[in-house]
Amino acid sequence: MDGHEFVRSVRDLATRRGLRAARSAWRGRRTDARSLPARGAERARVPGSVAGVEPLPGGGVVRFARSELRILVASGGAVFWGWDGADPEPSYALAGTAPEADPRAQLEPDKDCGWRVVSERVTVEVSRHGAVEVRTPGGVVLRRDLPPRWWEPVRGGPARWVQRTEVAADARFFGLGGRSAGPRLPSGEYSLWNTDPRGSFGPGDDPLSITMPVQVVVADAGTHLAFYDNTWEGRVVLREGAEGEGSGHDRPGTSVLRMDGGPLRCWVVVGTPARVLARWSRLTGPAAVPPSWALGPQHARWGFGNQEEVRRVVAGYRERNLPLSAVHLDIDHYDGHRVFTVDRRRFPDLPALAGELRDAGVRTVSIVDPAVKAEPGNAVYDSGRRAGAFVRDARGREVRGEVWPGACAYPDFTDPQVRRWWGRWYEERLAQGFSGVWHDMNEPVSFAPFGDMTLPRSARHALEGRGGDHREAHNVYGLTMARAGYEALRRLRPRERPFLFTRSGWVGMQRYGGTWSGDVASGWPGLRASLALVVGLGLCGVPYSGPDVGGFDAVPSPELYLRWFQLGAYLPLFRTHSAIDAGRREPWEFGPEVLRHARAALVERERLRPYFVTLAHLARLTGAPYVRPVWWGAPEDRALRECDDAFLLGDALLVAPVLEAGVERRTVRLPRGRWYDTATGRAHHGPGQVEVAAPLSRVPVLARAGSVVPVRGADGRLELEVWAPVEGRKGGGLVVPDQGDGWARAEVERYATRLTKGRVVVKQIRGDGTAAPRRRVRVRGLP
Ligand code: NBV
Repeated sequence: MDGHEFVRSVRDLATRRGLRAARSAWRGRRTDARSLPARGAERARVPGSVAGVEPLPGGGVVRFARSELRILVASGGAVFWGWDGADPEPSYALAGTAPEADPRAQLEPDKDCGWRVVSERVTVEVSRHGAVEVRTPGGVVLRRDLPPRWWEPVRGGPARWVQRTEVAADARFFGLGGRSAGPRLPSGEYSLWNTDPRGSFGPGDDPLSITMPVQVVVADAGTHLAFYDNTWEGRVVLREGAEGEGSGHDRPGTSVLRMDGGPLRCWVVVGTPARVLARWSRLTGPAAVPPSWALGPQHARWGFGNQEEVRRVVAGYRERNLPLSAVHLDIDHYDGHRVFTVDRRRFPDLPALAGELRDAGVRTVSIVDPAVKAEPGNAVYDSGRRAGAFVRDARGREVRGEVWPGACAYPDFTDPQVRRWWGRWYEERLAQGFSGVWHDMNEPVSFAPFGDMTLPRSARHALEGRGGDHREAHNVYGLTMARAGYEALRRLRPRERPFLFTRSGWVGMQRYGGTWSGDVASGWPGLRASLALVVGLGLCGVPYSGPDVGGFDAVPSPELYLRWFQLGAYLPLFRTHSAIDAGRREPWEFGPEVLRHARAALVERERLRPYFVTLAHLARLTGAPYVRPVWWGAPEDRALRECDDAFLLGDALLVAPVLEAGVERRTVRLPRGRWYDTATGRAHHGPGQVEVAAPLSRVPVLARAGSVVPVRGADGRLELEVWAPVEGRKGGGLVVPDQGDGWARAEVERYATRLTKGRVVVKQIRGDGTAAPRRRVRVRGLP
């Protein structure tokens, strides 16, 4: 087939698919119209006045005229409250059991007939009309949730509700899952409904594939995280506050959350950013640690024509002496786009290819789409049908959607038995030689030229046996699919840590793996959006992610490609990828100069691999994401809260990527302390803004004085790169050596550094004492 023929056949298919998609969308609408009648008349309700209390461990129940509020302060300081009898469980977000009540936290009467619970780390005050305030132990209000309001359909059905919240005038909002704006979320409306943004996205496009009702709020008075544990569709309107200059009248920041159903319950965690994320990860589960090869450079492509092409691309890296850790195969290696199949004409011997690449140090990763071609004779479909695995409508018929292979059925991953059935298919992927999986299209997507590209809202789901419909299950579809995949890989390869990343997900997804940007647009704005997304997800507890380097949907200019590559080299998932018609992403495709600089970025990434391994383990152990906003250690620094063009990589490094064309110098806002430009060794001092060189050959990276960065030395061994501390100040750092890709316990090495009489002294802390480090130390930053 020549090029023209190919384009024609794609177009032809596109229109046929377009017609089928339109038909499937109409069908979905009709089904919903039949099964989800209009809400009709509604009755509004507010809690009313306080009527009594019942003390319970960690707090108790406060009864109001028309509702009741359960308050629980858990040991460790996390606060839970739930209206109308909502408990912490069941929850898709929590990892196992909810934390225990703090035995010392007790409900006691407060001023104006209200009630309060005082604990060591936080005070919760409930007004007599049902406003809930979270205060610091010093009494400063961090968050005030006003009395909620419900609307109940007179004919019965789920109640909608609204929760209005006030925060300090100086507070800034972060989080809400993976957003294209930010990291500081600008005032505006954000949707809570996981959505494929149709083709590509840039800053401001909302929502994307991972939405979460999680806000991280940073204010002078302190940092807190609030999580409304509810998977239904919703919207949140954020409005930053303003300080009344001179007048003394501040306008508070507000968040107005509207949900279409489901419980009104909330967790609040307060403390320093590090403490907040530590408690958050205890609540929602520790992040899976990827195998260390998944911390190396990876290359993907939609449109590898055949296995020879894969071989050629990998050989291209090898011939140019460019490191490569993994290559990702997209839907085009499937037979007719059917999941868990291989096109044997174009990929006649995948296991042999995978084995050969693996011998050369390159793993293969497979895309896995959830939709199964609904066609008798398709083994996956037949077995799923026998297992009763597919989502059905209210009348009991399998729901059909339109995706790459044509008419498809959708596994109901909210059913534990379906997760097990689905998981067995991963054996086929492992037999093909794949070492990891890349879950796509799991918002889930059903093509539609209008309306929502997903399943009808009336589609039925098991919801772990409780039963419900897609309105409740939609946002956890990707999460539960990730659970199915992760648990399967653990069963099938018990001695290896799974590598899984998923486009869609929800709170708690880090337990199963990471994510990536999805189809970020190939332009400078897309580059910026991809950084916002990674930082925001990290603050929601999902530490492993990264963008499609080069952007997904178009050919980037050489300069844009390079700047994207340089950013990607400092993000957890470092992967080039592109759409089938968006050109290539190999570093040598953009001319010799780009190749030279891309090579430098690759080499630096490999040198920093031990640091990435350390950060991966620390993310699991402490909840701190690898990539942190620059205010992480200094949330009181207001200027840092506004910064959207730099980030901290662990404790030690501050990375200032170039996000604009034609820039060879840039300003960097530094947190307090001394920072060394790692390229020139020059020292800068924060807090404040400095200007640094950002030539095409590199992006500015600054190292914190006193820090310890584990790096790979020339002989391949782990070395400690120590940045000279400031005289009289202590420094240090943690190192977790690579224990391989199994489950060996992470051993954390602790180092302390100081500068005495012009000499840098490094000690390893062992038990109660210290000793000379057993690793080679290289000191940097001394004059
Ligand atoms: O499988 C094809 C693509 C994939 O390359 C991309 O990374 C995903 O985000 N996939 C979306 C489906 C097609 C999108 C237009």
